[in-house]
Amino acid sequence: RPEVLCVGESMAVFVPGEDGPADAVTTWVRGVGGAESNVACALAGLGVRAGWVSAVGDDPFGRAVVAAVAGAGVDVSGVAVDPTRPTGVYIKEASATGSPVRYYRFGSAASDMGPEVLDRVDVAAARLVHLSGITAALSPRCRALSELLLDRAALVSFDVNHRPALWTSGAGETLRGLAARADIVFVGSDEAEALWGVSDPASVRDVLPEPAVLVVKQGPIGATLFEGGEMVFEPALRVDVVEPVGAGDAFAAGFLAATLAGQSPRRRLRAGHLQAVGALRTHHDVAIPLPRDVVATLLDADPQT
Ligand code: KDG
Repeated sequence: RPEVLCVGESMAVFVPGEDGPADAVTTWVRGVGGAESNVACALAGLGVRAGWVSAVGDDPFGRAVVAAVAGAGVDVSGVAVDPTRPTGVYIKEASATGSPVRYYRFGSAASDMGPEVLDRVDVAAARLVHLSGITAALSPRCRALSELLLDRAALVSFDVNHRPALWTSGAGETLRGLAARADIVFVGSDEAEALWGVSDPASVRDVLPEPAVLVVKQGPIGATLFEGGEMVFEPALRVDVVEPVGAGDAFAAGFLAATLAGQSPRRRLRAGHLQAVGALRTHHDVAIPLPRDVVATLLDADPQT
């Protein structure tokens, strides 16, 4: 039985298979992406029993997404097949500095998930349920599901994951309200700036005082953890970025796995950074983690002064 349940939509992801303007590209390479399944895959890679809860269409993309997530060692028994709706798709014009995305997911199978998901998944049995702000943006039913999970789960981690393309209005208020009800919250300082007009970690904490654990991610600078009245900063690792999408999910997985293992604040943040490297170094959304012995060595290595 999974210790961690990750709930949310995943899609077929297409990246250009040749150089040049996207309008002229005719070869597209299909991958798999979805914030919560990215986290589940990274958790499974770290030896955590992870499950992914979602819905897909009865179509080739849905089968490919489920096969890829299951292939990473994730329990997919909580994924429903909805024969009346398609699996979502998105395209990503990958670059090191940012990757514009276009979604084709309106009316998808996962966007129709609602409170009935709790009838088929034993949420109370999980140690932790992981959610993101993407789900609340998909439909009113998905938002109701997010709220119910925040009520029912023993422990909830919530990645704010602001995706401007999915929101017309109210993102700041809605995402703050959901995050305030979670136990562990991840937010990027750039997201906090866009949503709430604050970016330095202490000011973000002022906006979100409720969660017992708040992690403010400051991109290549590092991440700051607020917990039990303490504030701990851990610098990020310097890497040549291939493409950043998925780094936040890998970070969350590293941090959560170390948290479940009862590690120190500094090690939990370092574990997050080390997993993020595996996503920053690939065009894929799902990280290709560093070898375990490298992670173990770097977990305690001190930066050179
Ligand atoms: O965090 C990465 C995700 O954003 C990506 O894998 C796709 O879930 C996705 C989304 O909604 O953008």
